[in-house]
Order: sequence, then C-alpha cells, then structure tokens
Amino acid sequence: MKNKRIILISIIILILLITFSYIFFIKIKQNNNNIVKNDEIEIKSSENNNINSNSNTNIDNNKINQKENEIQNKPQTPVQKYGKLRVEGSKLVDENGDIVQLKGISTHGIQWFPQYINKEAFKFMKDEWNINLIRLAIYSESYNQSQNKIIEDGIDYATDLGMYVIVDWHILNDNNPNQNKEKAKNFFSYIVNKYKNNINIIYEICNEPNGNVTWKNDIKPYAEDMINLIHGINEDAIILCGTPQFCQKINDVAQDPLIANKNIMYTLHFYASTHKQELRNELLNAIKNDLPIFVSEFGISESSGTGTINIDEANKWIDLLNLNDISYVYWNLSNKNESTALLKNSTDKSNNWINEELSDAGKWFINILNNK
Ligand code: IDC
Repeated sequence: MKNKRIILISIIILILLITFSYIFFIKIKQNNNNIVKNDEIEIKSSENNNINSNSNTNIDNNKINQKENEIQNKPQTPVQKYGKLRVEGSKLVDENGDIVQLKGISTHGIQWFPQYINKEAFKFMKDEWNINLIRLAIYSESYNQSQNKIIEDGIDYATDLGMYVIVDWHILNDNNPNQNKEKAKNFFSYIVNKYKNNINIIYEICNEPNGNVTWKNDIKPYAEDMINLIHGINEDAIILCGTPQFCQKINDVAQDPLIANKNIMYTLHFYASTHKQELRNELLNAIKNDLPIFVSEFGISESSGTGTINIDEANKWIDLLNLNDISYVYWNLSNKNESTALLKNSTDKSNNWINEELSDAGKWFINILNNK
C-alpha cells in the first residue's frame, strides 16, 4: 500500500515536471520569436528610414537641381527675361525698369510669303540668330479677314516661344492711313480683344505714311483714334506710330506730340544705300528731343528694296542704334529676288537655313545679331 502511494506521487511529480518544462520551453520560444520579429521590425523600419532619408535627399537634390537649372537657364525666353515692356521717357524698358533693345526680323507681306510663318522658323531665328522679336507685315491695302489665320498663327508661335511680336498694319501704296481707317479699326479691335492678356504684342498702327500726308492733319488724328481704340481694350499695350515721308520726318512729332503719350513710340525707317548721315542727323535730333524712337523696319539695300547694298553705311547705322539702345527690325524674311531679302532666291527651305542659303545682306545681318 505504501509502495503504491510512492509510485502515484512520483507519477504526479513527473507529470508536473513535464508540464512546467513544456510551458517554460514554449515561453522561451515565444520570446525568441518576438526578439526575431522585433529585430525584423527594427531592420525594416531602419530600411524605411533609409528609404525615407534617401528620398528626402532625392527631393532635396531635385530642388537644388531645379534651382541650378533656373539660375543657369533663366531667362529661358526673351519674354521670361524681360516680361511686360513699357516706355519710360525715350526708352523701352523691361518689367524691372531696365533698358531693353529688341532686335528682330520682319516677314514680307504675310499673304505673299506665308510659308515663313512657321514655328520652326521662328524658333530657329530665336535660338540660332538671337532675335527676340518678329514683325508680321499685314499690307493694309490688300488686307481681308481671310488673312487672320496666318496672323493669329504667327502671334501664337511667337507667344509659345516667348518672343515679342509686332502686328504691323502695313500702310504703303495707300499712303494716307485714313484711307483704310475703318478696316484698321475692325482689324485692331478684333486682334487686340483676342489677345488682350498677351504681354508680348506690340501694335504698329501705320507702317509708312507717305505722299501728301502731314503729321498734324493726317497722321496725328488717325493715331489719336487708334490709340484710344487699342488702349481702350488693353491700356498697357505698346503702340508704334509711323511718321511722315516713309518714317523719316520723326522730328515733325517733336513739335506737336500726341496727347496720349503712354507707351507710344515713333518709327524711323532707313535703307542704308539710300539714307545716310542726313537721316542719321534727323535721328540724333530726335534723341536730343527725347523722342522714343523704334526702328521697326530697315534694309541695307536701296529704298526700292533692291540694288546695291551698302555695308559701310549699314554698320554706321547699327553702331548708332546700339549706342542709343534703339530697337531694330530687318526687312525682310523671304527668298524674293531682291537684295534686301534675307534668303537667296534659290533657297527653297522655310526654316533651319545654313549660311550658304542666305543673301549677302542676310549674312551681314546674322553676323550683326551674333556680334561678329
Ligand atoms: C517692298 C518689298 C517688295 C515689294 C514692295 C511693294 O521689298 O518686294 O514689291 O515692297 O509691296 C519700305 C516698305 C516695304 C518695302 C521696302 C522696300 O515698308 O514694304 O518692301 N521699303 O522697298 N519702305 C522703304 C522701303
């Protein structure tokens, strides 16, 4: 009986021992697992931290790169560089009040040479020839609404590329701007309204009044009306106003300036084989009179647009213009068989030209633009 008891107690102790050691074993295992898990979590979270800190570094690097890019590339386009232009005294100035000199190229009549109004050509001239301005020549006498598409395309390309653009109402054979005044009013109210938020458009209200036309009786009243119309829609627009005798008698204006003088400039045109020191004296006089002058068209041929070119005189003109920060625009982008055309008559391409495809005058002007 006593033996039986001893055996029973031993069995119970054994069972208890086994149970405790099992529980103990399980506990240890769990702990170990937890340690491993915690380690994993720690490793994971430290990995995450690394990823986060890496991505933070990436973001920081991107920001630095962006800033560097901005500093290096800025200003990327002429309009980014100068912003909204205005006229202060006799000077064209940028958004910060610093003097700006625009240099550009004029199309020929848009209805005769529309092939050159293409974005690739504008981009090429901006990037390779350093121009910041395009002038779209719309011959007033032969203008009709079907030409609007070409004009709007031209404005849109210039805008996309961050270039300034002159919308030129090209009075010529219709020598008195009042002749086509109604057409001019309709045209400008349409275009100025459509583009009233653009800061890159300059409006030239009459290319070259000529013949029996005076500043006081003809051009001035026309200009006052057109300025009212344009500034009524966009009060900050810069407006270029033609002057008598194909834009040579700029000093007629000095004696009898326009009533509205906000953001107005007067145009002087020259053709270097015909117009020399006498016309430069006229310009020097205007500079003395503090008149804001813009050379919205010039050539280095004879005033007919063809004949011999005069590089000596042309260089004298450019020196004088550069010295006085006066903006200028070369006539004309075409391959017409005339010496003022930028392209050789044999050049068929309408963009991406090589030097050999330029006329003599074209080669000279591209050198001027590249400061060579
Ligand atoms: C000329 C063109 C020529 C065209 C003629 C008439 O070069 O191809 O046949 O006009 O439309 C100006 C004028 C400008 C003239 C240019 C050369 O603004 O239209 O272009 N010129 O004569 N003023 C002085 C010279």
